Amino acid sequence: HEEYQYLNLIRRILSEGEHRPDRTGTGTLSIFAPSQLRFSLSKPRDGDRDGDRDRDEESSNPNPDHIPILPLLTTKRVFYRAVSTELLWFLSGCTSSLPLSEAGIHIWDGNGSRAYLDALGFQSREEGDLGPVYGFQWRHFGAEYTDCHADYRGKGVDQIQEIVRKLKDSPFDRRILLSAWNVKDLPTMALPPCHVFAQFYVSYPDAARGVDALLSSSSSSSSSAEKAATTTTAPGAEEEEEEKKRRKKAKGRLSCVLYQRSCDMGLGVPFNIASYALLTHMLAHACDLVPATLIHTMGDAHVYLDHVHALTEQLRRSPTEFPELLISRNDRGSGVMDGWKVDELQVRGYKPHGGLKMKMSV
Ligand code: DHF
Ligand code: TMP
Repeated sequence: HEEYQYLNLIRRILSEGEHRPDRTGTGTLSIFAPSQLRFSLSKPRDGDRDGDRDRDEESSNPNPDHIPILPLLTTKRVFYRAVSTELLWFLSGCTSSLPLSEAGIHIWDGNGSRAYLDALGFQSREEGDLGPVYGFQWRHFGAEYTDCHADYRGKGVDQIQEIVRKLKDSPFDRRILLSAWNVKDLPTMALPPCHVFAQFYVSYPDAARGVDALLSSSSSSSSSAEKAATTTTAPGAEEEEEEKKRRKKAKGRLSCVLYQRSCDMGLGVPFNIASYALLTHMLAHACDLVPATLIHTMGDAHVYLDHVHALTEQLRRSPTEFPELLISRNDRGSGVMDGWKVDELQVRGYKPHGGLKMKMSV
């Protein structure tokens, strides 16, 4: 189970992590740049589930060969509605924590409180205004930030729209990046971005691989195995098979690598994994691609000392299967990343262990 990558990293930090003081005064055990975690974002559907396939094609899930998977940790209950609401909040460009707390999601309250902003020297800023954080950088990179209420439409670089454009028009592009690390804006942010940087990559499962494949691709266009397969297929089903192959061939697979400079393993990281998986799923939907892999690269990976007890409890648990993601929108391939609703991003079959309380260090 892929979740063991997370659990084993926690185990390693607990046994080998360096004891370090930290900004918040809590203290951590930390290791630097551990091996990347990799999560599959879809799994192949079983071959002969035609009923299933027909139903899905009629509904809004037009990837009949793949089931979308969300790596939402199962060894504790992760507050999924907070993950999806926060991601849509980023995408809306909003930088105030108030709309989230009004929706019952308090994950940004600590860094947006009057006391916290005052301590940073932001007395003139209204409560909840986090400064030019994720949403602003994603949608308006380079614009001049005044406050969370100003109208930034058309200002700065819309990185999300640029990503969509490249995924659709130039999928082999090596510059499909999302950066929240705006060095000039750092001093006015309530919290410098933790998930700093992501790159997207489209691969094609049927592409030639390796020099040997390149050299032989001209000589043998169809292997003997392929010929054998077509001769044993019942007449009539042949065209259907061809069509299925074409469809598979045409669809690119979308992967994402995330760089996170600072990783609160107990609290933030389960959210961050799910959030970037969800973003990759949304982009795949908008650009008609198949979601493939999320690769999570970490800088300072730490366990806060007051999380050790809860995480030790979590390590005793065995993961259950990751849930499926259901996207209920009928605009696949439209390129639209705005105006999504939380109800359109539901998980199915999530059977986690019970929640575990961990305090957020501020
Ligand atoms: N500061 C610190 N020290 N660690 C963080 O992970 C962090 N994350 C931030 C802002 N500042 C941070 C934004 N993301 C929770 C989850 C993510 C998050 C902030 C907080 C959190 O408290 N999660 C709880 C559930 C919260 C609830 O039920 O309201 C959890 O148990 O997952
Ligand atoms: P720092 O700015 O001193 O590194 O503190 C940020 C803390 O918040 C650190 O423990 C990492 C954690 N964090 C996450 O792990 N994920 C997140 O998404 C955010 C916003 C913060």
